[in-house]
Amino acid sequence: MSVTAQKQRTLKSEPRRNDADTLALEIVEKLTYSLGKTTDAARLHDWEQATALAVRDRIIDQWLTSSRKAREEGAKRVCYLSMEFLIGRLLRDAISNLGLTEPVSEALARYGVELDLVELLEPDAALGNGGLGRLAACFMESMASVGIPAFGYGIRYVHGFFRQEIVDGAQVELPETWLDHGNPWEFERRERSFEIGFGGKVSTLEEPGKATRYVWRPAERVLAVAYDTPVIGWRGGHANTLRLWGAHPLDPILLDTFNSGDHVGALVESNKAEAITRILYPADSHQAGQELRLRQEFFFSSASLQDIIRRHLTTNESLSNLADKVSIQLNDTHPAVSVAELMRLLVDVHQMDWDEAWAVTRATFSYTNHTLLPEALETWPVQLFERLLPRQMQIIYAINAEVIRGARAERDFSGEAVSAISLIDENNGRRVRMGQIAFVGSHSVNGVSGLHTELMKETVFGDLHRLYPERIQNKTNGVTPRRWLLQSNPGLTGLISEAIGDGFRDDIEKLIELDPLAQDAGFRERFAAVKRANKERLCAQIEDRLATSIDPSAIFDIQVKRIHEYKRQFLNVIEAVALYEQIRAHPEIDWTPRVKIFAGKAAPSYAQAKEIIRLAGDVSRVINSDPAVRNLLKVVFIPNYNVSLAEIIMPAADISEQISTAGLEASGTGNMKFALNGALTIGTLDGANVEMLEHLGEENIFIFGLKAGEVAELRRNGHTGRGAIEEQPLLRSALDSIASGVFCQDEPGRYSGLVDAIRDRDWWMIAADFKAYWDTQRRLDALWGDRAHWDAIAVRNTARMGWFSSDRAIREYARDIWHTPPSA
Ligand code: GPK
Repeated sequence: MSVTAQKQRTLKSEPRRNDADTLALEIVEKLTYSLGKTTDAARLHDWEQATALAVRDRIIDQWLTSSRKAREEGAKRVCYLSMEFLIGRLLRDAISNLGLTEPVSEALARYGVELDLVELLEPDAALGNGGLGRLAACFMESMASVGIPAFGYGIRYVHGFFRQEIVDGAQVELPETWLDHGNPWEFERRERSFEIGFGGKVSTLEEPGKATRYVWRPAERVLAVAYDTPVIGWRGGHANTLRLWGAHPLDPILLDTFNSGDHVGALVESNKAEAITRILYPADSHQAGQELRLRQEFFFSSASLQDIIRRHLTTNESLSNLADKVSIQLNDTHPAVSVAELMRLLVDVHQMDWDEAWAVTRATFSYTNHTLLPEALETWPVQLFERLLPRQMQIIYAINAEVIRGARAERDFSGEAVSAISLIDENNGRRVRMGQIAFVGSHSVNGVSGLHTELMKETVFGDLHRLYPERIQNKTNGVTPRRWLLQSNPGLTGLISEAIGDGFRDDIEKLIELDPLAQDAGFRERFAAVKRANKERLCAQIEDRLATSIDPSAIFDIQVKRIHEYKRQFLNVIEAVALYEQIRAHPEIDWTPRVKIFAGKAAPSYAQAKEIIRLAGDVSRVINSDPAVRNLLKVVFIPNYNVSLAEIIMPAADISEQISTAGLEASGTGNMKFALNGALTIGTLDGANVEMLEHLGEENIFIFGLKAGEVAELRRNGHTGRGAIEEQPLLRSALDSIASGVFCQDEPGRYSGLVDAIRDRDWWMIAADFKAYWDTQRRLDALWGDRAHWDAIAVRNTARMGWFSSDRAIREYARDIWHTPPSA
């Protein structure tokens, strides 16, 4: 028997023991032999590393088995290409999915170490901005849980999403350094590296009787090196790989230059290469636009495709059947240059005929769109594209010619319609349109909620949809119930188990069995007690971070997400101001105590978003210190929102704010996490709120405001906020206070611009929606007085949210887009 076969046999026949004794022994072994520490000398940090290493061994066992199985079976693999993976901490995820929470806790307790404290030491892997990146992380976890062989491909940013501090009321961005203490979850694969070129020239080779061949000779080259992280699914049944690329120079130092005395110049090339994967662009739903960003996009696209092709050719004779073996999902347009790069690799490098290559490409790719906001749709100046990626530019022209020819011939497209589908925007100084490239290069294009998908067909992709009417489909987002219920809300999870058994842990849609318990007073009280304990946990965090004490018996009304005008944190702040003024003016009314909690980051260059953060802080200072408010209202802005903070916030909410201007939030995923944990949603008919309404029933969600069609119509008719402001004294007074400096007496004009924008334009329909929003908030106040009713709605929210699992979403992708059968 060969040594490997023998080893594999040992692995199989002697599965690791998972009792506390074994784990204690292994953790101490890691402490001793991997970290060189005794149990006496170990700091909490060492315990964290040792625990991660012991748990990791168990993941690796499954990881190797899963990879071998997928290889042997020649299974079709999904490759999820994403510029962002907002994974957060991994230790708790791993321990929980492997079912090791109890034995690991017990093992550590023997040394006086608390697992909860150990988990807190792990830095968040913040390789994403917001919803799009977090969706990719939930999808990775679900693909492993559902048993779909998959690779996540992305970038190993040395600095992830910035750390936010609030200094004198304003957001300050600080670098985030998650890799400072090493990363026990990743494996560097030096042997998996690929050269990535930029710039240079394209030459042609003519051979009689053969098609012209194109050869790209890049002027610069960098090395993409793989860093692999295993992603383990629920109950440890399957593990996939998250492969992130790091950029390295081909020559670490130019020795000639160094020897000639230019010590700095000798490192220029090396720094330039490493800059590619140094930092995550903090732009969310906004095009970043700089050359370095295009370099990042091409860098990880090309590395991933080269890797996919290499793997395919180890077990297949040619690339003709690529689409039978791999599905490549493009997460937004950030990896859309892949369409041109795959064509180049197939045609120029592997000498496939152009038409066949084009068919293979379209059969392989599919594309998810995440926004209709015009400022977020990626385009690149043709000049820049041509300079950086000359051969890919030629290929894009060739594809474009073909698409336009087809449009003219098949569908009678002319003039305007042709320029609308063209891959080159000729109206704005000639730009390459990445959305169009992703669309024509894919066999499936999906939106992320029903409404968003319909709007895609009518707006951004209206003409392409007419040309390819079968291509657009809907895949409503989901979130992983493991992280967003089981791990983040152990209290509720325990209560649910007592009530309906453990089946929901494997099939989250079984939560529906809770539905009848909404009418059971005893159950409702226990449900409310869990919520109360979660609110106390959040209170402790707020006390700790902000030295602000809040009352856990007040309504916790929470809006956490990126700060963006369309998400309308401003509307929420205005409502707080109006409520404040009413509480002062009418002390005789029995106001319902409320804490409004905000958290979220603004893009560093997004001035209005930063002003909204500042305003929230100013308003909070004045309201929280006004004795006339008698603690009936508090406003809190928690700095540095991230995945770990979200895990504490979601279970503690009574009200979830999902109040975007209708038609602009593609889906939302925070909305799902809140409702799953029993918060009541106040929201517009936007994104996945629409599906939530369908699943929850209209008595269990609080929908208000203009609908998408109405917003579009008002905008067309030149709506401004004046009329609404005049008609609503509460709104008028709140805006006057904000504009006149009541909350910023040191600089009274600070917010006059924000208020003018509502009066003169009201693009985001804040004035237009204010009254409906205010009235709905007061309905919620009244409902809070009828706690049995409130709690019944909360229970029904948890019971009916099972459908919003990312397992369901992934199964739909597998069935309708990838055609990969799930194995678990
Ligand atoms: C959409 F376009 C973008 C973007 O650049 N970043 C981002 O997080 C979000 N998104 C949408 O705004 C959400 O509505 C959606 O739920 C999420 O992507 C995932 O689809």
